[in-house]
Amino acid sequence: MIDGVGEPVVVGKPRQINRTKLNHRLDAIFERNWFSNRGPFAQELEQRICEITGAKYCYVTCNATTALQVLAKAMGLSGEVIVPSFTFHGTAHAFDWIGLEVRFCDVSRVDGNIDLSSLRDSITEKTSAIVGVHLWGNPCDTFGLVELANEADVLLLIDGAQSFGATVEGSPVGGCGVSEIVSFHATKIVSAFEGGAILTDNPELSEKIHAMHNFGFDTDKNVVSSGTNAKMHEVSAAMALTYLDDLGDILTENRGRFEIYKSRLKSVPGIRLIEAQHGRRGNLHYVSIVVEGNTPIAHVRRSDIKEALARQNIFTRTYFAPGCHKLRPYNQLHPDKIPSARFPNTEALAESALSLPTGGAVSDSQIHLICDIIESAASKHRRSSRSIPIVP
Ligand code: T4K
Repeated sequence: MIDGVGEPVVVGKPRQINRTKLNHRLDAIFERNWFSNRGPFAQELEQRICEITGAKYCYVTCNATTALQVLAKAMGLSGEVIVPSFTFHGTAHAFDWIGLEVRFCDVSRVDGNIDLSSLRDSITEKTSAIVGVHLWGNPCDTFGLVELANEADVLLLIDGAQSFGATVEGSPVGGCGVSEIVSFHATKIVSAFEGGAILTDNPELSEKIHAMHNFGFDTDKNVVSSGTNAKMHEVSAAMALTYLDDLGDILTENRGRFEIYKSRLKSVPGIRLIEAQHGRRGNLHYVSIVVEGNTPIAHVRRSDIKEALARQNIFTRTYFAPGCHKLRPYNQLHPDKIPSARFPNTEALAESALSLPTGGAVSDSQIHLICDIIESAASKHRRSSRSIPIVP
C-alpha cells in the first residue's frame, strides 16, 4: 500500500523565493515612489535578460500573450500565420485576437515540437509568418526554422513562453538571432507573478517594439506609431529579478528532479519520458511522459496513471490536449481545412501525454513516490505472458 501526500502536489506550483531580497526591492520601489512606466527594476531586468540570453534588445511586458501580439505588430504580420497545433492555446489566440488568420501544422511525436515537414506542407501564398514553440521548455529546431523561413520567404518568430534558461547548441534561447518571447507567469521557471519579454537582435524591430509596447512613445517621448500598454510594473520586475538571482540553483534543481524521473521511469513498460532533442537542452521546468499504453508488454492507459496519482493527492495535467485545431474558434472557422488526419502526432500526444509535478515546490521524496505509483499502476496493467499477443 503506497501512502499518499497530505498537501496536494500539483504541476506548476511556484517555487518559494528569497522573501528578504524581494522585500528589499519592494521597499526601494516605495522609497522611489516609482511604480511603472519602464521603471529602474524593469530596465534592470531587461539588461539582466540580455546578459543571460545574449539577445541585443529586450523589452519586458505585462505577460507573454501581449509580448507575442506586440512582436507580431512590430514585424508587420498580415494574413496567415502558422503555429503548431500541439501547444498551449494561448499561442494561437494571441494571433487570432489581433485579426491574423491562424493555421496549424503537426508536431514531432518524439518531443511534441513543431514538425518542419508538416510546416513546409502548410505554407501557402497567404502565409506571412511561421511560429515555432519551445514546448515543455525543450527548444524546437530553431536553426531548421530559420532555413525554412528563408526558403519560403516568410517571417519567423518563436513562442518561447515555457523555455527561459533552455539552450540550442549551447546558445541560450533568445540569443539565437531569432525574435522570441518568453513568459514570466507564476507557473513559469522565472515568475513575475504575471509577465513576459520580447527578445530580438534586430535594431529596427527593437525601435518599433519600444514604441508599440508603450503607447507609441519613442525614447524621447514623441508619439511615433500606434501602440498599446504592454509594460511590466515594478513589483513584477522586482519579483523576476529575485528569481533570476537563483536561476542557477533553479536549473540545477530541475535537472536533479528530472534525473530522478529518468532513472526511475526508464524501465517502466509503456512509459516514455519527453526529452530535448539534437543538441538542445531543456530548462526541465516541465516533466512530461507519454503513456504508450498499447505495446506488446504494456497495456496501461494515461487515465490509469492519472487516476492512480490523483487517489494519492497528486495532480497531473494533460497538457496540451486537445490540439488547437479542435478548439474554438478554429474548429468552426475552416472545418474543411483542418481534418484530424493532418495532425496524427498532435492527436496521439493529446491522447497520451501527461505532465508530472516537478520544480522547486516538489521534493525528491515526492518524486520518488510519484514514480512508485506510476510503476505500480503500470505493472498492474502489464500484459501477463499468457496475454502477450504473438506478433506473427
Ligand atoms: N505560449 C505558451 C506556449 C504558453 O505556455 C503560454 C502560457 C503562453 C504563450 C501565454 O503566456 P502568458 O500570457 O500566460 O504569460 C497556465 C498558465 O496560466 C499559462 O501562463 C501557461 N502558458 C499554461 C501552460 O499554464 P493553466 O490554465 O494551466 O493555469 P492553471 O490556473 O490551471 O494553473 C496551472 C497549475 O499551476 C495548476 O496545477 C495550479 C498551479 N498554480 C497556478 C498558479 C497561477 C499554482 O500552484 N499557483 C499559482 O499561482 O495555464
